[in-house]
Amino acid sequence: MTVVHSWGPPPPSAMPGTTLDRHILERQRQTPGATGDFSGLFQQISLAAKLINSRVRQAGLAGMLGLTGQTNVQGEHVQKLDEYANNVMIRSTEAGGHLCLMASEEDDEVIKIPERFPTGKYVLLFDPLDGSSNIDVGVTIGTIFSVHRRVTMGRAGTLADCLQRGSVQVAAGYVLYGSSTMLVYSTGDGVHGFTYDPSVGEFFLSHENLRVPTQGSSYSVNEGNTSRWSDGMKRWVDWLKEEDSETHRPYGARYVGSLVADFHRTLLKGGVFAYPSDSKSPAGKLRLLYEASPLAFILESAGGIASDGTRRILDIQPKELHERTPLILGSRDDVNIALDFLQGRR
Ligand code: P6P
Repeated sequence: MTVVHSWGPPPPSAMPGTTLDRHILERQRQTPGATGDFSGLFQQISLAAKLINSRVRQAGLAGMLGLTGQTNVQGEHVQKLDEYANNVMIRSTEAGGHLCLMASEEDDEVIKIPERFPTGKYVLLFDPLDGSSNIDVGVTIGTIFSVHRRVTMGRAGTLADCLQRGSVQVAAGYVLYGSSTMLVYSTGDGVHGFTYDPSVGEFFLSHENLRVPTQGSSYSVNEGNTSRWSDGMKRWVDWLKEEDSETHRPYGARYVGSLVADFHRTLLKGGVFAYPSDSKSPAGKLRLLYEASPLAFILESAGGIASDGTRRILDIQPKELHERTPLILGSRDDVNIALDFLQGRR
C-alpha cells in the first residue's frame, strides 16, 4: 500500500524563525543593484555582537569587570569590557573589504583599514559599549552603530567620510545586552528587531516593522541635573508631573542611565527621552555621530521624532568626530510638547 504523505506546513514549533542573515539576504535580493557588500558587512557586525554578548554575559566571571586604569578620548575610565568590545568591532569588520574607514567612541582618531586588507564603499561608526559605567552593576548596556557610504575617492577613507549628516545613513542599529540580547536595525525602510538565541547562536526576527506609539506615558531624564537646566526644560518636566487625567499626566519616570536601554524602551513603549544642554554641558553630553544620529535614524524610521531642541538631529552637519549634541527623542506628540516648552511656546 502506498502511503501518501500530506506534506502540509510543519507546525509552527518546527518552523525555524527568520535569522538575521536570512533577513538581510532577502532584503538584498529585493534591492536593485545590491552587490552583497552591505550583507557581508552586516554579517560581520552580527558576529561582533555575538562575541561581545558572550563576554558581557560572563563579565563577572571572566575577570572582565573593573577598570583598565586607562582613560579614553572622553576622559572616561576604560573598562575591560569597553576595550574588548572595541577590539571585537574592529577585528570583525576590518578584513572584509566592505569598509574604507571606521570611527569609535574609544579612539581619538579615525581607524584606518590596514594596508593588507582591501577597502570598500562603507564607513562604520560605533560606540562599542555604551553605558559602560553600568557594567559592574549588571545594568543593561549596548553597542550602537552607524553605516555611511563613503564620499571620497581613493583606497583609504578620510574624516570627511565620517562627517556626514544622519539623514544619509545607509543603516543604523544597536545591540541591547539586557534581560535578553537584541539587535535592532533600520535601513530607513522599517525597523526590525532580532532576539538572540544562545542555544543556537543566532539572532531570530522577533519584532518586525517596529513603530513607536504617537504618545507614551513615561519620561526619561536625569533629574539630578535639574539645577543646571534651562527654564523651559524645568517647566516641561514640572508639567509632566502635574495631575491631569485628560492629558494622561503625571507621566511615569523611567531612567536607566544607559542610553540604549532608555532608547529601546522609548521605541517599544513610546514616551520621551531627553538629555538636553545644561549649564555644565552646553553642547549636551551624548555624541552625535555614533549615538544620537543612528538612534535618531532608527526612531524616525519607526515614526518618531529626534531633535537637539531646535534642529532635527538628522539634519545636523557634523564638524568633529566626537562632537556632542543635546538630544530629545521619542513619540511624536510627546516630543512636540517638549519642544514647545524648550522653544518658549508654552
Ligand atoms: P548621566 C552612559 O554613561 C551615557 O553615556 C549614556 O548611555 C546615558 O544615556 C548617559 O551617559 C547617562 O548620563 O549623566 O545621566 O549618568
